[in-house]
Amino acid sequence: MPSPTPTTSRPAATPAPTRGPTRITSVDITPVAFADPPLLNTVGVHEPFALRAIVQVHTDAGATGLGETYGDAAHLGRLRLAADAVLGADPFNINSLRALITHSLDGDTSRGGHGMSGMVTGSSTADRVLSAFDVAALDIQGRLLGVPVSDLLGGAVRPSVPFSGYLFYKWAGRPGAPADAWGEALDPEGVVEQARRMVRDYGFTALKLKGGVFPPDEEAAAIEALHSQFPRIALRIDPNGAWSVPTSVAVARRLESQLEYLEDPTTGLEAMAEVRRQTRLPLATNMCVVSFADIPPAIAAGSVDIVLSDHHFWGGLRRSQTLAGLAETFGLGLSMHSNSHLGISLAAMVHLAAATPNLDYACDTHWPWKDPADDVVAPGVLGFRDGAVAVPTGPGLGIELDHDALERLHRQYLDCGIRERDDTGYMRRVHPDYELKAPRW
Ligand code: GKR
Ligand code: MG
Repeated sequence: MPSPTPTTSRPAATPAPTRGPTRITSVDITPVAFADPPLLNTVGVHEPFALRAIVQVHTDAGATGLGETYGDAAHLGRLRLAADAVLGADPFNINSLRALITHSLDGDTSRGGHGMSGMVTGSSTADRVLSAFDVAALDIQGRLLGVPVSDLLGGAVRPSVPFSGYLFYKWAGRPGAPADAWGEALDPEGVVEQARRMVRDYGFTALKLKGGVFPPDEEAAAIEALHSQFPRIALRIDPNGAWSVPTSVAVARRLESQLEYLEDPTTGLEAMAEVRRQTRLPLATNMCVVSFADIPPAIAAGSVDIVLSDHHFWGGLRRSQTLAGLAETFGLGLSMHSNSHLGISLAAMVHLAAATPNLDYACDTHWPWKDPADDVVAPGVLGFRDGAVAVPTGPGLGIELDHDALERLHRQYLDCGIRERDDTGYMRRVHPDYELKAPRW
């Protein structure tokens, strides 16, 4: 039998390289402050200004990437260590950025700086620091390649991202000052009024009430009032772990037919699992599953049905996609957490959510609580329509830094004197007898 004629396959043409090596040349970290209303939660009340840090990563390729993260003093110190460590690194190699940043924090002994006023402390320090650099690196990559960050994350599966309106109990205004534009919300009527305005102005189709402030019966009554006023809107309540297991079970049973999910009714994986065994209501968390190490015990105990991802503490957009994959694998739902933030974070959240097929719920956002003039992002790209934000289509995050606004918000930071979010301390300045309790009820 004749031996088969050997065939020679033609070597595939090697595409010409489209970019040369890119190096990080410098990093600017600018703490900023923006006005925040007196919003109540289970650890106190929001101070007059919320803090953020704006990270600008400059490269020798002419592109600068943007990131946004917490502005607490200890976190700023860690960001500076990381900034030194990434000089000369390739912004296309996020694995190497992660290794450099993790290593830069080896000797760090500072404490605090979680940006959550004590409500969430178990997240990974390295992931919290990495996050802003990961977002900035993806912004650089997108700018240099001429594609939006959502493309770099696998492609948008939705043209816009739905958000939930974030309702808070609140004082009418700062102590001694006249009422602000939102006015008081200290009972079900006030909460419904607030919701009416949010739904009218933003078109939200989901609403979340920050609880843990008043006795659970009163907060359950507020949810019932919301349900009767907005029967088609998906509702959630989040007391940030302020309830005991029996209280959580009683509220869950009372609200079973009115809530989409119940968020962190109680504290810790075991207590959450105990509540879960006694209610049909799905339980969500941004407190007891806040790092990859929390996932195996949460799955084993059956503590939660839904994880609220948050790229600010899950290590950025790429690691949040890993979380999404784990959620899919283990049959967990996925939603998105937020606390006070500016436009760079909103843009990053929108790109991530757009490129996460199994993001099953409207994402949280504090956005309506911010004065629209108080932002570091140039206006025109980010906006709400029917409760959703369209995915920016420009290269990278698709937004531009407003340098004058950055300078103004930095001046606000210097002048406001706040260096660490401290909702409890501020509450005690107004009500010296205020006590921190967990569980509160
Ligand atoms: O801003 O008061 C607040 C919130 O309570 C925030 O700090 C929480 O992290 O909104 C967050 C949550 O869902 O737990
Ligand atoms: Mg929460």
